[in-house]
Amino acid sequence: MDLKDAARTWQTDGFVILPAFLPEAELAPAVQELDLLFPSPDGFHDGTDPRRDRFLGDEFAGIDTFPFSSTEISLTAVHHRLLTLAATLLDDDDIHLYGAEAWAKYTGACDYDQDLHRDYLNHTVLVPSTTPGCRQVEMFVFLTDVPEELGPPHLVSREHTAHLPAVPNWLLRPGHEGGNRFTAPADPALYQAEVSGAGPAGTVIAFEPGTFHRGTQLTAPRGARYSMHLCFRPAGLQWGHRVGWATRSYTPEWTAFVGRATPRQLQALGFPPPGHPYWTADTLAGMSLRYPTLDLSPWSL
Ligand SMILES: O=C(O)CCC(=O)C(=O)O
Repeated sequence: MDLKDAARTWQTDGFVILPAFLPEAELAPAVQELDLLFPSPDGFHDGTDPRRDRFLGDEFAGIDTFPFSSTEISLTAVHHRLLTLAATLLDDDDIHLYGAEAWAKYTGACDYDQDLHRDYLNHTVLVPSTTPGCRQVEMFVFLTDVPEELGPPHLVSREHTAHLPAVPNWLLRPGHEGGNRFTAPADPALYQAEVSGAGPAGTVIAFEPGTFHRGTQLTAPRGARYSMHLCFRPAGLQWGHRVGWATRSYTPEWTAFVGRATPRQLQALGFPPPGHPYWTADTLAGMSLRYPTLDLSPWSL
């Protein structure tokens, strides 16, 4: 799909599914380093990987946050094709990565089947907007194949949900009870309107924090799902955030990432672009001390 068509679908439906958007060859370095973060399917299911217990009983326990112990996976979070996709969807060249997670799920580790929900409660201090310039985009990126039996996310088009108020945020499956004003029973038609995001490795599902979607169960025997969850906004959009990168910018993982990233990738993490008044003889000298392996020539005066 051409990116302009992708943007139209994203605007109409609130999501767009791009099968194998990241080519296998470009994904391979990240896939080869998955074992730095997570047990292999055999390591988990045979119980031979001592890290396996972390994943039991809590669907969110399989999340690692940026910067990752694999530099290749960190670089994939700001892969040039993803930055171009985010810039196209948001119609803004200056975009910011405001959240980045890598997530492993294993069949039987816990219950991954979720109720339909929107993500905005922890992506913005406001509510989602479709006004140009005020949108945010989330992406699920599959690092390995995710067929239906490996629990792909399911999404519901805005066609069925645009009329719904901002609250409740969770629309529950039959038999599930809401405990607060953010949860309520769903119209069963919404669950029937779900579209599956199943797809091969490299598939990207771009959606808005206002799009109803949900995680589904892994049922494949000895199955594992490896994916990323990335969040982008226009750099100037102040109300959408999840983390402050500076709180992690002293780690060896961050320094290793910075040493290999391009100026465009670093701009997505908050580095001012070349030519910005921030770059002076003083700041360049400081940066060369802080990041000895970073080639500062793109920012040099
Ligand atoms: O990982 C997935 O497939 C979806 C998860 C999800 O929607 C969530 O945790 O909010």
